[in-house]
Amino acid sequence: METALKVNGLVQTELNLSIEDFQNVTDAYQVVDITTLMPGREGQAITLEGLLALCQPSAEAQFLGLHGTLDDFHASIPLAAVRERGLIQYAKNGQALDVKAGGPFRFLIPDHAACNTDDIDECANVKFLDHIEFTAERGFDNRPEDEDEHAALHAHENTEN
Ligand SMILES: Nc1nc2c(c(=O)[nH]1)N[C@H]1C(S)=C(S)[C@@H](COP(=O)(O)O)O[C@H]1N2
Ligand SMILES: [Mo]
Repeated sequence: METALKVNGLVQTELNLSIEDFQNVTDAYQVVDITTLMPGREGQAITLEGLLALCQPSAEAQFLGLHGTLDDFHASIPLAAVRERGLIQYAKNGQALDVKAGGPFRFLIPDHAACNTDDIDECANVKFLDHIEFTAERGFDNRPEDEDEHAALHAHENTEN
């Protein structure tokens, strides 16, 4: 499995970030303890602002495509709605984020809405994140659309674990 995060689309600089690259991101963009922003969650992250500083999306980039290839899960969300609070988790207890914990990378949104109630919902906390794509229009999104789809997805998750 890919252990780098590919970042492309409407950006000035395409990226392929390893865990070391995440660790080396300047302190201003580091979240050393995610619990402080999302009670109950542990680990280390960089802010989406930090990623934006590295890849420099163009003004046309309005949507953020979050891709989890491992289980073919994808979300496309308005960049403006998450640019000041989105996080990309890359470690837990200082170690690379295990696939069992949704690694190697995971998108996280503090103060997300409940599942299926809003664009910026809990479902957009994409696990197994291996690709972030900046687009002008909304892209592919297969988040569950209602409670039934949601229940089916979680039943599937449970049989895999
Ligand atoms: N790759 C991937 N990410 C995913 C999902 C998934 O099935 N695959 N489920 C989503 C949904 S619907 C929810 S509600 C949250 C659940 O996160 P948790 O397991 O940390 O509670 O993960 C989201 N991220
Ligand atoms: Mo969800």
